[in-house]
Amino acid sequence: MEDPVHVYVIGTAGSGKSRLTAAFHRWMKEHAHDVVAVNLDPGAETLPYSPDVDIRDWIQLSDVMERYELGPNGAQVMAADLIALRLGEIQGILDEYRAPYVLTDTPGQTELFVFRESGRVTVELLAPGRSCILFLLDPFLAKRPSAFVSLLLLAATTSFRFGIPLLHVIPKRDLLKGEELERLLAWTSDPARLEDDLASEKADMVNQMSVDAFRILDAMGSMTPAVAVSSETLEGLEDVYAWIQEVFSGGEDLTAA
Ligand SMILES: Nc1nc2c(ncn2[C@@H]2O[C@H](COP(=O)(O)OP(=O)(O)OP(=O)(O)O)[C@@H](O)[C@H]2O)c(=O)[nH]1
Ligand SMILES: [Mg+2]
Repeated sequence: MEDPVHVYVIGTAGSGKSRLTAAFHRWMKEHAHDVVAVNLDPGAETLPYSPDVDIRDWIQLSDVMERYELGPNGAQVMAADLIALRLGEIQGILDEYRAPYVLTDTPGQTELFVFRESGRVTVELLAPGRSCILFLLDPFLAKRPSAFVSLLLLAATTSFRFGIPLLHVIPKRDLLKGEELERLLAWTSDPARLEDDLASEKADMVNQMSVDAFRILDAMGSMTPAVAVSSETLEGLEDVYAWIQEVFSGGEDLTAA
């Protein structure tokens, strides 16, 4: 059997990472794709899925606060760093499952996984060459064109940090009006539309910086089409799965007999 594909769900706080992990895990199981759910968020109080591997079995935020005499934010940072020390054990459990897909929910605050060394070490140690990212562009942070560009910048930075394939995902599509969804999707599939909408925003400093940032993203080839999903209705998950197949097997189903 080939090594599993690791799919990391990354996004800003509250963007829907845990809900998407739950929904995609369910969707995969319903479609007979064997998958393991991993929770790498030591700060998660409750989860909408039962993780097969749970970092909280080794690292609890309350213990970290007490042991290192830290406040809640310092403890989050320390806990995120401590993840790297548990990778051997995590790998051991994953080896026992031997599932073709590993779906990983990451810490609430994006920077804990994206900018601290332990995130990069995790991806490199667990599955070098067979990992990808679902990057959530929270529609409720990104309704204005310049705000959308900020999120795309964060996605591009994440892509640089890890150097692995990244899919833009617009979560919570069931909460969006038809025209809102259409606009958000168009902003990635047709960058000229985003450029036009940026041009019609108030021309202040933020807008000017967003126009410049947009041009850089476009020139770098970072304006790749987004997939819109709902963790409520499971809409769009098939497209996410198809993207993973495309990346790792040129479109052939990895779990096909
Ligand atoms: N209707 C709807 N609500 C969603 C969806 N995804 C997320 N939500 C809402 O967004 C909230 C946050 O979702 P989570 O999955 O906990 O987000 P998260 O990124 O894991 O949050 P943190 O780990 O705390 O940063 C949920 O409690 C839901 O209310 C979706 O697809 N549809
Ligand atoms: Mg979460």
